[in-house]
Amino acid sequence: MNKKIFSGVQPTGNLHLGNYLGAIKNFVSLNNDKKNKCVFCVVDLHAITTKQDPKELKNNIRETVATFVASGIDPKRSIIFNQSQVKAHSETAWILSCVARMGWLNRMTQFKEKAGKDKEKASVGLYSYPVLMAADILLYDTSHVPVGEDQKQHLELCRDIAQKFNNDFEVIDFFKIPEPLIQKEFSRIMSLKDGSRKMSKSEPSDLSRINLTDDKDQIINKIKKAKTDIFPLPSNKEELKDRPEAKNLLGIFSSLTNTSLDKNINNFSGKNFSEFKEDLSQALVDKILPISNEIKKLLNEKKYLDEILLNGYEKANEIASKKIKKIHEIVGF
Ligand code: AQP
Repeated sequence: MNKKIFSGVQPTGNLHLGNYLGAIKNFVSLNNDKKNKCVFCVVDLHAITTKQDPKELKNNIRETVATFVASGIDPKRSIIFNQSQVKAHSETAWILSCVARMGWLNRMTQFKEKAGKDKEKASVGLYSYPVLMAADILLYDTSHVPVGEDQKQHLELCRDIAQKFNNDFEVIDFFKIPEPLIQKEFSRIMSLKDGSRKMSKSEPSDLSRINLTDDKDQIINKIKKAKTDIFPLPSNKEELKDRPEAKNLLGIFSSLTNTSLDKNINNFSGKNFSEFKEDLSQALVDKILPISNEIKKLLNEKKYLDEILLNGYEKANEIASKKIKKIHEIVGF
């Protein structure tokens, strides 16, 4: 089946192993299938839902493009662009925010997690972020959205908004109803310091994540310091239920080496973490170090990165402008 793919990554710095294994790795294989049409977006409008330093944001936008390319996305085959450049995103988000219901947004767990206890002080943008995400996806008649497990609920909301718009305005099939593409296994990579928390850019401790720009020594050091428990590695999946750190590290190893969890449980069963960590570090160095080196090289080629964004903008804008024109007609503007 020919798929129309859309996904975004926030340029908030510190892109990490969770972003790579949960999303970008999948982007690369979708990009490599010639039958697919892929659009990958640097979602800077999403980034400013929490405070950003303007200078850093500009650098982070380029770094996200560099990460896409260094990971294997071919800008000649896929559209890579910057969300804020294509004005139809903000406009569609406003229109869809008049379709989405408060009750639906009130159920979004990511807002609750990110806003924390002090939700009165969270930005309105952080609250309505999933509506903007729906606009991003729906503008491109997307059929599939590759995301990490944490975005599943937002995608369900996107489907609800699309359906309600189509029903309210009696335009059956105007917005295509997108399917999530979430990997069956290892779609949620956890912190190296706490196996019950998601690996995340905003976690204060750098030791909690492998950044995609880490060098060999940093990778080895972080894995050495990664939290484990006191037992040897388990002999079956059942035992992993109450051992979140062991589960996470074995999952990372399996995903990196494209091997099954069962096979790795068999291979490492009864061994100490120190032995397993050596193999895990090696797998990380093999996979992440070439990406890290390529990102650093590309960051010196600002002109090339800006050209990718300009080229992507032209293509994305052409698609999105046509769709917003039709939205205007449907709404009655
Ligand atoms: N830990 C993770 N495991 C698997 N997938 C993950 N993703 C993020 N963290 C993990 C996936 O990466 C894609 C891009 O994410 P994003 O940059 O748009 O923002 P996010 O999900 O908010 O990432 P963070 O690291 O958690 O940022 P902060 O700390 O700012 O909240 C998405 O497809 C996401 O699912």
